[in-house]
Amino acid sequence: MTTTAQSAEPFALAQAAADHIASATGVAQHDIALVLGSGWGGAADLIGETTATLPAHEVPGFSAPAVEGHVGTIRSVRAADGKRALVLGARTHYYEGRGVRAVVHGVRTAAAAGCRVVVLTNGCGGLNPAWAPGTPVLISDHINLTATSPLEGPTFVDLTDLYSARLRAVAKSVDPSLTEGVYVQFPGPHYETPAEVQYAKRIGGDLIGMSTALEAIAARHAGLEVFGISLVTNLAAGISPEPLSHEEVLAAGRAAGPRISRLLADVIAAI
Ligand code: 8IG
Repeated sequence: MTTTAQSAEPFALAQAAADHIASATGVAQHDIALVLGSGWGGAADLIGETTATLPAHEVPGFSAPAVEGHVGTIRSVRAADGKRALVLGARTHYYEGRGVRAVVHGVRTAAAAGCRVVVLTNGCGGLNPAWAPGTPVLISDHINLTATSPLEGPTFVDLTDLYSARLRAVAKSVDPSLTEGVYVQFPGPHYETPAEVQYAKRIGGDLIGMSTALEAIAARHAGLEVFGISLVTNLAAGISPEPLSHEEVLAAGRAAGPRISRLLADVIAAI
């Protein structure tokens, strides 16, 4: 068997995207990137002043979002303390079939744009019945059930403490009521069966979704410090007697908006 080395191509595309962002925003280096998931669309508004908004499809390697509730823009935001945040409202999900390189292009672009930290947000199903829809939960670790990796060839990356303990402590100092959980990434796009939800629980999961884990792996490989936070938008299938609906997901995001907006703003200020 031959092994294939990690291709340079995705990193060249990320550099092209970063160069485009630098010239189109007039910001040579960004400090922190945020990837906005379901329910988090408005959460970046409180971070600071948006100084530039780019349609994602104009930036090399990005495409328009496939999911309602996701905004298809890349924004440059100046926080009160002068930090520059790159807000990626255009996540590509694994289930879109554009390949894993497309899924992690955003975090690789963030690294190429100078970011040291990436904030990965998502909307997800909760396995803990005590977590009502609208509860934010810090991601302490993940289980990747996609059966794939964003890394190619013999690229052995240590994932111990992938989700920064330092940044989780910062978040808890801002909001001591925050809890933590293990995020399980399924490939989607269908939601899980109740049996699969029980499986996720028994292997140590607390949160179930269709994003984040692959991005976190690529982010660590690119040298970024990773902060992950989920918004429980629904109880996972079979945990609650109600069937899942995307409407419920959108409504939970709207209801939690003010709390999670403030949380993000405070975490960024404290980083
Ligand atoms: I929002 O219950 C959201 N995304 N896999 N399961 C999975 N993804 C999700 C869920 C869920 N809720």
